[in-house]
Amino acid sequence: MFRIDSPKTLLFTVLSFSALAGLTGAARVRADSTPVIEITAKRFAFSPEKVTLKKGQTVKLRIHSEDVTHGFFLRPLKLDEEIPAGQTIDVTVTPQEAGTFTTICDHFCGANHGNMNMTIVVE
Ligand SMILES: [Cu+2]
Repeated sequence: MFRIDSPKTLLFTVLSFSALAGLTGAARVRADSTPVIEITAKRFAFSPEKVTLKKGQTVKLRIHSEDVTHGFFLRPLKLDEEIPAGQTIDVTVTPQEAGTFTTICDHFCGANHGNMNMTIVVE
């Protein structure tokens, strides 16, 4: 049975609930504030051509295809996505390694597909 023995116990109980509420509140705010980076895929380029991320900082890549289905492949960041024709996908990534990387379209999209890439810099 739940019983309040003294004002001290009551205070402790109230503080515990406050701390819990505070924690979940903070987590919710953090999830909502993940920076979004917009990228557009269109035969035969990504726009922008280059984005810069921070090592250890979580970002959401929002990739939109303006025409056909494209790929978005970058092994060091464990990215291997497909962006269906005309659609938008969200990919959450936390880069763990600094460097300059080239993302390629790995879904055949036409004659100049082999040159479709963009640069991701992690610093
Ligand atoms: Cu392609």
